Amino acid sequence: MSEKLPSIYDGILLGEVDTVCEGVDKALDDNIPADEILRDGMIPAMDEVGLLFEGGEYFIPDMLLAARAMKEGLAILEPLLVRSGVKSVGKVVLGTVSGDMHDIGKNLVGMMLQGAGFAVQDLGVDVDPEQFVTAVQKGVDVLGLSAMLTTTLPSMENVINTIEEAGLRSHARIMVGGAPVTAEYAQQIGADGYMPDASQAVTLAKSLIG
Ligand code: B1M
Repeated sequence: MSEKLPSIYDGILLGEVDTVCEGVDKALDDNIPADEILRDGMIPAMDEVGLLFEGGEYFIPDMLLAARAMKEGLAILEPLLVRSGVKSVGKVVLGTVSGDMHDIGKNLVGMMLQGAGFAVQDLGVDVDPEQFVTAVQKGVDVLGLSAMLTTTLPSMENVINTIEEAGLRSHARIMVGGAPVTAEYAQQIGADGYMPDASQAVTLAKSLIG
């Protein structure tokens, strides 16, 4: 990790918005690229928060504070990750599946896709299969489903089945992602592709639209 990033890492762990924002500003002033700040400072901090929660040292309020600090830091990086005025290379509709409230990873995927020139519509969290169906009916190149809980993985399959039953499966390529998702699971539920992180999701989206 760059020596400039520990304050960002610690700030997220402690849920200190000011520490994180000042750390991000300082890192940018020091010419550390936005993706490096994310990869080496912010994402490892969220992983550590998850481990502390698993170990019984952190509780839901700690995770919420960390998530808020992460989001404020991401808001500073967003303009650097998202270029505007680029001709759209395709339309992606994103959402976190039903029963799941995690949105930081999905938001990051959306930012990276926008940065790569995709028009992105974000349906939010806890999205019903029917909302995804409506989006496909309106026209979309790639549908992106995110899930962070093992208990909400079946919601992903449910979305794909509902789209299939509506006779719309050939109208959108479907990519899936999120910590508990694997390539095998993606294949098993009939998705068109899976990627483990946001930048690889961009590569996948590009390949899916040919
Ligand atoms: Co929760 N949570 N959480 N949580 N949370 C996890 C996921 C957990 C792993 C923590 C742990 O126990 N270690 C665990 C899940 C265990 C499991 O299912 N196996 C867990 C749990 C149990 C829960 C609750 C059930 C806790 C409870 O109530 N008892 C509860 C569920 C609420 C619900 O959703 N119904 C809950 C709640 C919450 C908060 C609301 C407090 C908060 C979320 C705030 C928010 O998102 N706005 C929260 C947080 C912050 C976490 C951790 C700590 C961090 C998640 C995160 O933002 N990571 C998380 C532990 C962890 O992930 N290590 C945890 C950073 C983010 C950049 O990474 O989201 O993985 P990630 O996204 C990556 C990739 O996965 C990928 O690209 C992203 C960027 O590279 N990706 C895609 C994601 N979507 C993609 C889609 C794609 C492609 C790639 O294509 C479409």
